[in-house]
Amino acid sequence: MTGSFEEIIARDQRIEPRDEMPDGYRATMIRQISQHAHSEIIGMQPEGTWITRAPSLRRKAILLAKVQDEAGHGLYLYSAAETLGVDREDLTERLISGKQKYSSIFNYPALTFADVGVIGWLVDGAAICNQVPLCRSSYGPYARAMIRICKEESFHQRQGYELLMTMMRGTDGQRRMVRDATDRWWWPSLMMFGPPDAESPNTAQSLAWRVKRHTNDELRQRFVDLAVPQAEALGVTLPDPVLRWNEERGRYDFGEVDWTEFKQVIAGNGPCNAQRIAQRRAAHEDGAWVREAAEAYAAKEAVA
Ligand code: FAQ
Repeated sequence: MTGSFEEIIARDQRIEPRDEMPDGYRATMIRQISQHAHSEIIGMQPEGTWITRAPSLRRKAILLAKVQDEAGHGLYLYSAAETLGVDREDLTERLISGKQKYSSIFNYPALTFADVGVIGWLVDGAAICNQVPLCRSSYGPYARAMIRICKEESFHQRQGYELLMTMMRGTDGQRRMVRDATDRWWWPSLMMFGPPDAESPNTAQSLAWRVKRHTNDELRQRFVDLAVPQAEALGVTLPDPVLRWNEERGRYDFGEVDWTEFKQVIAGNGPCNAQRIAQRRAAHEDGAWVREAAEAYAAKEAVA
């Protein structure tokens, strides 16, 4: 791409790995892409616990495919981060030592099989709302990774909604499970969009660099507007007494997120933070022999 960084951004074209870029832009992209990659990898855990307990072969196959896609998303994203000059091993170290964040949402437990459906409906639904605009993010490798990721997230969202529809047509016990899971995941899903705009230190600069296309509050509102009719079609009530259609705004009004809880979760004190990191660390240590074998093989190939 020809032109200076500012010219490329002003023309709404993509910055590529070899282009000149301000240090702050590089640091922002490394932060966002690696936090996003970590989220995909840690995000395999809540639903992953249900693979061996899925109620049918069909549900097991769907869930396996979904969790495998999440591993793939993590890998594309680590590769996109590596184009900025960081090392994946180093990023993993920053995750398991607690130096880098991952999405708050994955620090909540998946207590019943209905949680698998609600994670697909609300968590993947929120992820899509947040990530579709990132397909036009200014950093080329990130924007391109997002296109494929969003296609797969759409399948994830639909499988969750279809699972919930099936459960809602089932027994009273199944309907109770769906309602209970919806109650537990609704507010944490709204937290996925990040702090309110007035308390978001990165948004202004990220909008100027066209890393982000919308503010956190804009996307949160968009998600609420999409989710409410879906909840109605499903036959569940969202756990917000203030939620109502605002004729004047042409949008739903909704209650205040518990930002104290959000801050606690991102500070490492959510219900499952310690467990998630411990499991990731153990998986990384258990995989040491695979990395060593791959390195030994690559060294042998290089000599041959
Ligand atoms: N959790 O100034 P802002 C998925 C941090 S989807 C934890 O507003 P920014 C798919 C933020 O990083 C989930 N930390 O920051 C899936 C910043 O940290 P700093 C992942 C949060 O970047 C579904 C600080 O707070 N999606 O994995 C959260 O402008 C189902 C200040 O915030 C992405 O990562 C949070 N919720 O906006 C997988 C999308 N919110 O500066 C499995 C890409 C904020 O201290 C199953 N990322 N923080 O390092 C983004 O769009 C943005 O980074 C935001 C935050 C919107 C998340």
